[in-house]
Amino acid sequence: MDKEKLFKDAQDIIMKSDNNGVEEVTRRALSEGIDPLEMINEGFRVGITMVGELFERGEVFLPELIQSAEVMKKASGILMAALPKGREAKRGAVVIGTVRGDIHDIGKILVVTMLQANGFEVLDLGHDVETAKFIEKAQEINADVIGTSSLLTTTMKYQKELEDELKKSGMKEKIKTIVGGAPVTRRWADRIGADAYAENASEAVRKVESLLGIKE
Ligand code: B12
Repeated sequence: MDKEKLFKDAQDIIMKSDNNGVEEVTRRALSEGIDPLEMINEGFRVGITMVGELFERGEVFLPELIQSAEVMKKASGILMAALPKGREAKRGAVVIGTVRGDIHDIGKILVVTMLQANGFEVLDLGHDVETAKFIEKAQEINADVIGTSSLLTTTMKYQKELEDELKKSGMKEKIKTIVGGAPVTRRWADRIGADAYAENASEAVRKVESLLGIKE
């Protein structure tokens, strides 16, 4: 099995937004026993990051970026569906969404899937979610954690808004928060008073476990 070749094929498929090739390469990865998350991270995610860089340099345009993102979504959908079924025990409830003004959701969906696969109850509010809605839904389901995703430097401020609103309403003590998204850093999390930051979906699971004091 040539893992590197598969990862390279995955990158090319995203670069060329090859909607037909995506099924073939994901099935090939699964039949060769590659870990679905590794295939996303080392293959497809690298491809979409490359397209993002070309977009930034003005070498590809929004319609192409959208097409690549569609292919990326299809790939992660197929791969994440192949993850082992979640644990039976409910280990905690998480409300999650992409903040107001931001429609990026590929990474957030990966985080949702990984949390579910690890036995957490997850309420995914989708994208472009108002701060008040995170709080309302968290109260409704008695959530332990609120997770927010932000992919734009201009929308990160809503992660701070959530912290401020939780403090104002006296809920900060009861509900933990975790933040993520490409421009988000540990430093930003500390600055706004979020309880945790994770760089990727597997780290998000470990951080939520540690927020809830869960030890294996
Ligand atoms: C795909 C993409 C799109 C797609 C989104 C499709 C979708 N349904 O998500 C489309 C084409 C729609 C899009 C639109 C736009 N985009 Co865009 N997009 C990207 C791109 C190329 C990749 C993002 C992605 O999916 N990465 C792959 C996933 C797997 O990684 P991820 O999102 O980082 O998620 C991981 C971690 O961050 C973390 N994580 C994510 N969320 C969370 C949440 C929690 C709680 C935790 C713990 C962890 C966590 O775990 C994830 C899994 O490992 C990025 C470039 C980049 N490098 O980020 C630009 C980028 C984010 N976009 C950008 C821009 C400018 C835009 C537009 C404004 C373009 C325009 N002119 O209209 C619009 C914004 C519209 C809006 N209001 O939101 C800029 C942002 C620049 C900035 N300074 O803010 C970037 C950086 C591109 C660039 N270099 O210029 N985009």
